[in-house]
Amino acid sequence: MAPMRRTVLFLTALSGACGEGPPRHDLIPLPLSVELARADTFRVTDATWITYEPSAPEVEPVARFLSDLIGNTVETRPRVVAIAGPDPGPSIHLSLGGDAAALGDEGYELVIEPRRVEVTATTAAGLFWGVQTIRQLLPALVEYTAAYRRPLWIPTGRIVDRPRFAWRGAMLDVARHFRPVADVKRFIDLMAPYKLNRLHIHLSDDQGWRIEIPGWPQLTEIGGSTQVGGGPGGYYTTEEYAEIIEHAASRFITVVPEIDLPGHTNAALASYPELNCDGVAPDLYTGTAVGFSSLCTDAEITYQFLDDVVREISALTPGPYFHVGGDEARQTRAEDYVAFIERVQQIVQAHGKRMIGWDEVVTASLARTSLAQLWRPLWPDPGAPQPDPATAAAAAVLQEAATRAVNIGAQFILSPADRIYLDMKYDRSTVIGLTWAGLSDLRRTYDWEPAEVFREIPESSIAGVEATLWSETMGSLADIEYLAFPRLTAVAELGWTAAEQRDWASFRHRLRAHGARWTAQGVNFRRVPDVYWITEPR
Ligand code: TNX
Repeated sequence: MAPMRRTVLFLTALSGACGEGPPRHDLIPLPLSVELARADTFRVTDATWITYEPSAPEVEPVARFLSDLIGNTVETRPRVVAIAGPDPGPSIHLSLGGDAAALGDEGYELVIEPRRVEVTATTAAGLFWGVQTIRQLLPALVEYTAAYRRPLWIPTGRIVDRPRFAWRGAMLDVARHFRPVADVKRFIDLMAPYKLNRLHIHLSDDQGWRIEIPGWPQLTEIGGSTQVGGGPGGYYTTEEYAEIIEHAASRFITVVPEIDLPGHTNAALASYPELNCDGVAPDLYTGTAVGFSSLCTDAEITYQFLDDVVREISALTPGPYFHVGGDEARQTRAEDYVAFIERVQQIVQAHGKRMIGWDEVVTASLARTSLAQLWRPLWPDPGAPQPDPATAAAAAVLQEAATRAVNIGAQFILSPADRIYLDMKYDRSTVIGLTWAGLSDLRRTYDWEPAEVFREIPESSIAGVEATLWSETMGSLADIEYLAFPRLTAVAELGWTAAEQRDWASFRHRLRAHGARWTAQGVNFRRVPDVYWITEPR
């Protein structure tokens, strides 16, 4: 008996090692339900078509996106065909429909059979996210644009998926260090596979004004002429901004423009003396201090200026949001600040947009349609520097005000600085990045629960989560990539995956395979020990 028992044990161990049972996958963010079969696959061949219903032309760009991903040469790009009714050939079929109650606006169902793949969603956005799941199921080779005639397949099975939160964002600060359009487009391309759907662009700050405003040419001529450290700066022309918007839209990402007010405005103040209470333009600023500048909240010209700025940017921006900053307005008295924000809120609404502001704006009377973006760290945390009494008192005031905003029905975007400020260093040895909110390794970024941190804010008032990349220390796209990847994928999973399904151990194992994809794309990601030094099996 003894030898036989040993054999059985041996075989069991072996089959475990070979991985009987469902195949593993590396999907990030983790979908709601995944059933994959081990034995069968759908293989992409020269005969594979990507099809969509002729009655839904808005699906064509999504089909083309997938075709361009699969085929990197004219010969290997699958044909995109509008076809009504069942297609007999081997195809990946994208169609609008499905159970609206189950899938919502951005969910999708993916059914993979040996001869056919079907993606169903109620919107083109849902189909696009379904295509991103197909992308992550394909071998990492799919990301090598130089590889020719790649063997591509996906496991058969069924995935049903939908996001937890509507708002899954990333913020780029192009004010402290300017980034040309090509870099922003590349960043958008790196967000899309993770189903992130909001790109918040911080377009102005003390160090730079980065968008052309008709009638106010000095904003960019003077205000856009430098950056932190004194480099040449830069700005987007109207056409360039439109190019960013269009590229984001092609990835179903809504651009959220921010003009930071009334503080963080030295670049505007340096451009136009009349925006200053004393009529004297300050020098341009290339340092990294905060809280020293303010628009003149008593002067009528300030509101004429803001009306022009909000109108022009709003006209170029299809999304429903306009972010007015509102943070660290230390030169403005509390009552002036409240009156200012309320007036700016009216201007934003008059131009058809919903106002967003950093958490200080909750001290004003917010409209039901406005949103507050909470950035304060989740004090107290033993790992992070503790708040001084003044900061703690300010936090208490904000908590009270937040309750008022909740009662009005305003929504909140959560960006706690000690968790998802990706401009914080990973650890003490990280060369770039800041430390004021503590160090944020991957686990700290991943392992917290949005609905539990602010007692006064119920889950129904949370629009979602947003990571920030303030660029005081980021002088290149490579720097941004290093601080964003992999932590941005943790934020993506926080925003998409149901709370009870999120799991650090599973996440770090899934993340490992993404390194090959980033390597293929030349992404300067950080090889975090949490992922690359895993020793335990999954
Ligand atoms: C605080 S958070 C700021 C920014 C800085 C950032 C650096 C917030 C709304 N304001 O002005 O760039 O910290 O982490």
